[in-house]
Amino acid sequence: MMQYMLQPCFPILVLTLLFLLLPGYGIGAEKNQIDAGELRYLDPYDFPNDPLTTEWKKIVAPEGRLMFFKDKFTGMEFLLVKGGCFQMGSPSGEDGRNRDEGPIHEVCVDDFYMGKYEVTQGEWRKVMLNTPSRFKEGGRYPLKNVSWNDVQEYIRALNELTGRNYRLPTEAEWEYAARSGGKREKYAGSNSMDDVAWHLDNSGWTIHRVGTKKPNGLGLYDMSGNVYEWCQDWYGWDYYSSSPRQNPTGPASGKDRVYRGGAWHGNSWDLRAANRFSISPGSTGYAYGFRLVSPVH
Ligand SMILES: [Ca+2]
Ligand SMILES: [Ca+2]
Repeated sequence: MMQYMLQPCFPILVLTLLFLLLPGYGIGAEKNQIDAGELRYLDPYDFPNDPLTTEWKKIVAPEGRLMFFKDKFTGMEFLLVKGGCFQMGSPSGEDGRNRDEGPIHEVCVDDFYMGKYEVTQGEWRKVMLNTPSRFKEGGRYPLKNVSWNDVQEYIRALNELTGRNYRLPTEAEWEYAARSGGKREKYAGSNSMDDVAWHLDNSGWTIHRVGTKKPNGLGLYDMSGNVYEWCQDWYGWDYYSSSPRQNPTGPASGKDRVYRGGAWHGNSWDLRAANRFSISPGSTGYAYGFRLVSPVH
């Protein structure tokens, strides 16, 4: 035996055997690579009956929903936002508050998936054949200069390509997600704007690559600052006085659409998570971008 162990090839043989038997490598690797501590790039729509997906659901999302998926066509990443109820709007003493942020009222939203980042120039290019030359900063920079109508065209094309139902967030979904699941946060993920946002005093007067500031409590980046984010809703300045409690979708009609979050040229008032902006759906400007949501069902 000793003689055999002294053979130079023995350690290599043992290591190879060990490697093959290790969970996640070699024998049976395809079906056993589940690590509860690691987020995986699985797509619930593409693998409805896949045992890996089923296993993953059991471990990280016992209620049966994936916490995370990556759109195969664009590479866009989505995180599960667990629904819940929150106090929408801002308290009357908040610095820079506008009247349309009140009254504070309870709103409840269902679960949804939300884009981890603002939609990027690269993700726009993958879907739209005609990419305006103004998108020149680079693939990981957020879109800018898109009107609400432009965004609808993008969504139509993307849904056709992927067979999904991507859309813009409602204003309520946006604020609930921005405030880390409806917490009383002034900015998305912090009460200090510098932690989480590119704004007037730190942006150098330009957009920045997505995800280069800290994320909020749900893992979403740049919901305050960088580029503005279009929402689905029509704008109603007094909508909060009559808003339904469950999944409000804004007034039935209107003149302007809502956008949120402030942008790279915004000040501490602009970037507040409760702040509401509105402009006509055909308008755009150098700081108008968006992020998408995807329904859970
Ligand atoms: Ca933003
Ligand atoms: Ca406002």
